[in-house]
Amino acid sequence: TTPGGQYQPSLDVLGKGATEQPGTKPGDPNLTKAEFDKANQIYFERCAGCHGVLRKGATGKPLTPDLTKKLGFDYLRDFITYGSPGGMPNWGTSGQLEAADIDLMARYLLNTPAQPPEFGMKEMKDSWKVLVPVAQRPTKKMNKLDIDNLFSVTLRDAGEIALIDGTTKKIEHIIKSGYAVHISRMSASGRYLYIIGRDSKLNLIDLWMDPPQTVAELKIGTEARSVETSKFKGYEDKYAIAGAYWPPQYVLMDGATLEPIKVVSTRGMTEDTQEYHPEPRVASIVASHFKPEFVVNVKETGQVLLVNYQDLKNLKVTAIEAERFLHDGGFDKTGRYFLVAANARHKVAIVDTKEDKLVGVVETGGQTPHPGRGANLEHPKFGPVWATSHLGSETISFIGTDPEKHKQFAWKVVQTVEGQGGGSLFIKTHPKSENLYVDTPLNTDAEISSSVAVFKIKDLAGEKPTYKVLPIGQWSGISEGARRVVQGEFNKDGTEIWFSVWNNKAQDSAIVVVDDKTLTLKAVIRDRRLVTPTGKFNVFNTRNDVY
Ligand code: DHE
Repeated sequence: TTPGGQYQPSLDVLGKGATEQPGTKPGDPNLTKAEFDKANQIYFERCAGCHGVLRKGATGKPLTPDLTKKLGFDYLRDFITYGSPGGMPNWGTSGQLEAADIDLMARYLLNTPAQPPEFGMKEMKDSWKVLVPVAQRPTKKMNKLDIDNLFSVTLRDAGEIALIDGTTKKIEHIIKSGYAVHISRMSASGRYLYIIGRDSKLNLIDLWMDPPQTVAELKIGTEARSVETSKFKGYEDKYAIAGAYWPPQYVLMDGATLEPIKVVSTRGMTEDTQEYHPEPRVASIVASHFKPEFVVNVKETGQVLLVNYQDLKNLKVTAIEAERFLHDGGFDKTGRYFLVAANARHKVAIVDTKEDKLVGVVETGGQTPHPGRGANLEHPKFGPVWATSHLGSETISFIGTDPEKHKQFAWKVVQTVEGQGGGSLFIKTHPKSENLYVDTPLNTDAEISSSVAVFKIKDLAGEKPTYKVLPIGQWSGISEGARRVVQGEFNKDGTEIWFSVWNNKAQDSAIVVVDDKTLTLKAVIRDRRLVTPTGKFNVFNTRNDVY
């Protein structure tokens, strides 16, 4: 064995290197090398995102051995199997993990976590590939694709994305990516598509080429979730930024080649108790429309960093003390205010990207807000609002976003309504839609996790607004599996909304398209190649922050 804390990764996502028996302390259950490797892989693929590499917790509870030993093996095994209404997935009863794997994970968690290696500029440069140099790329669009209404769809467990035409619903191209691409983002011009895998592999795809293809690749760490591109006037398509979970850092790159220019660590003090945190992960990143800045949300320290990209040598970063466990978020409809979930204490933090300061931190009235990018709508009573659903409760909260014409409602929770249940990840509407859609893919009830709730926006004026349930899982025609219905995304015109029906890798999955006016089934996209679809990003809506 190696001393406690020493860690030799075996996974690709953790870099090269031979595997050794992990460090164990007296009393830890023994895992063989093969068992440790397997548990480690499962932990990185399924658990680390919520609980952290060092298992210090954030969206998920801390799982350091001082705590797991008190909980004990049986408790851990049952919790992993059945999940919880607080947002822990039911890995066993959903069929995503076998009983033997869950037994293994419970034992793994009783062992001491170990620290993976760092990943700096040298490792990045070693991984960097420009497959098609800028000079060899076309100077105009060479294909017949309707790029603005194209959807970039994550095929999570296949390590691919699909480019699907928004009108014909035809899968135009499948492109190899890193493992479990988390999000797709568009350059300001709409030409370049950036996708980032959970394994930190970034692909730059040129949508003008025939066929569209990856023109550059870079690995920015060993675990990541976010990428964005510069959108301020004069800087369109110039820079890209990606944020890592491990090591905790962000990297600024050349937008056209992904050449890494600057790596910045996010390790530092928490905004509240001013204590050092060794793993402050980079959660969501958005590009300001008001300044040459990226808004970088650091989860564990609760700092919103406004990173100015005007002069990368003399980097100016405004660090805003917001609230801890920053996660996902989006702009209000004017694009000036950024609202981000802070799930340590069920709050949303609001930042003014024009004045570069904190506007406020509000309690949402629900448990663990999880908005995705949120939903902007004209509330019949309160004017412009931004909405979030919750991971840990059925609450949907509306926050006033108009400090000029609706000052009395601005930055306050003006209403909360009840949806189908907890386990919600994403909420969605469109400026042209009269509906608000709320998914519940992590609810432990199969009927709830395979359907979505739809509220009529005008009904929000009533005392207790009700919703209609769309049985998307059933509409898909698939009868096997958990059929988790996840992440609605509108087409360019705002006339239809697409949902993923997300099953295991070995099972059938689908995309179900709903007509927004009639709330009826419009199309089902089923194809052998559509393996574990999750996030879907319409080029026009993503590029223009329409949500
Ligand atoms: Fe996500 C957005 C992190 C689990 C699909 N997810 C985000 C963002 C972050 C994040 C930081 C915001 C990125 C941005 O806007 O810049 N997600 C995490 C996690 O840490 C977490 C909780 C656990 C993990 O291990 O990854 C997690 N996410 C999931 C899933 O299980 C989902 C459903 C499928 C998957 O890929 O693993 C999933 N996350 C998504 C999607 C978005 C997202 C589709 C973008 C939504 C949008 O509309 O913008």
